[in-house]
Amino acid sequence: MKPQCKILIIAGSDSSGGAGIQADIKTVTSLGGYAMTAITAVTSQNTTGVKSVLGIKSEEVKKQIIFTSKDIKPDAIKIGMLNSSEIILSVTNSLKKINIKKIVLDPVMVAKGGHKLINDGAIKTLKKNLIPKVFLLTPNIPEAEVLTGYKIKSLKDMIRAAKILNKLGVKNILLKGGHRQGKSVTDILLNKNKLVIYKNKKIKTKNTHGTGCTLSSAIATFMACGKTINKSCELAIKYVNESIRSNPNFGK
Ligand code: PXL
Repeated sequence: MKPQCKILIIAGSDSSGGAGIQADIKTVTSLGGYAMTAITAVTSQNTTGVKSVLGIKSEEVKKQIIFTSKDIKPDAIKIGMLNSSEIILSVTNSLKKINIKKIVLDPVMVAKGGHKLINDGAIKTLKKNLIPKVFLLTPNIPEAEVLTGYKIKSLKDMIRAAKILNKLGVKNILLKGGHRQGKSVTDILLNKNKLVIYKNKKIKTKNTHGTGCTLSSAIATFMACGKTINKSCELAIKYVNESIRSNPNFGK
């Protein structure tokens, strides 16, 4: 079937295929979208951890974004791993040139096994330059803690953090609650002072590598195909839950 909508993915490669650009392409494709890519980094990893990270030159990242988009105009953009200030600035400047409104940023910081995927100095650049330019930010709790400087334990803390992130200049925040203890997972979407709460049963498994990438790509795909942000988040959360349930349990 001919894809109904086009999504540009700006993210890093995960050689193990579970997260990063590989998870993004699989998600966009399985939801009926057409995936284009701008690769920002190449990681060598397997399910036991990350061996190495190689950043792509910022000029190459810029060329991938601009040259590709000038020919096939994306309906939405998903941004994942950006590991240096230089790459963040290059992406920010490239986005100015292609003028796409529906941009979803997953502020990737640490891989599941604990390996850092962004340099310290780059977090400041992310907050100051890129976050104010995106439509939706999708941090998990550890990422929201780094971005706000506050510990998040309760639902109340999550709402406070989302409001602080709002003040950085991003209108919509989907703060994912999967890192909190308990039998359920509560995610919150804050947009224009309206709060939507998504509550789902927590699925007991270790196999959650790549869920953040999958979620943000699914949201970008639904929005690219014309769904509202609220509907896109609802459908994407369902999609990720189904993906976790049917995980293949590959590797160690
Ligand atoms: O899940 C975050 C993530 C994003 N992008 C790349 C990754 C990972 C986690 O390992 O490798 C390339």
